[in-house]
Amino acid sequence: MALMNTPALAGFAAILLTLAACSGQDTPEPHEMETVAAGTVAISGGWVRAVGEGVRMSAGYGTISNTGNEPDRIVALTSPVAEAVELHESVEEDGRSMMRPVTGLEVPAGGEVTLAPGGYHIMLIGVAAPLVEGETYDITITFENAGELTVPMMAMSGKNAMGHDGH
Ligand SMILES: [Cu+2]
Repeated sequence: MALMNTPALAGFAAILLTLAACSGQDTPEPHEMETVAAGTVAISGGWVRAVGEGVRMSAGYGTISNTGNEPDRIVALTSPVAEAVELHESVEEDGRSMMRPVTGLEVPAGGEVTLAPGGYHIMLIGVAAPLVEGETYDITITFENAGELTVPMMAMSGKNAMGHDGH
């Protein structure tokens, strides 16, 4: 029984580590994390995981809100710093952290969707150069109704990406 609980505890510890990494003295200045909006959708607290030389993958996070009267959906993602950008979801299967692509993620009318380590995230694939902590990198999210929203996301460190750095 103790063994079966171990993965869950490890995941919990990893989340705590990530939170600690985001709340220390290296926390980006407030103006870098401000809300970016296009029409009825907005993203707040956007950030990407800082990665060093030779690391080809990273992930982006933030909270997407929809003040409109109709649901909206993410239909495309691009960034000048990555060859491809996808939306993924991290899931626990048999105690292992895995991730799978998500298409058409819906942001409910008057609601929000949170992208965070261990859950939904923006996956940057084929990152050509280091993402330097404290620098910002644009990610463009295209919504079915609201259109394109380019979000400057600050790179921050955080050791355990719950399904990225982990394996
Ligand atoms: Cu992913």
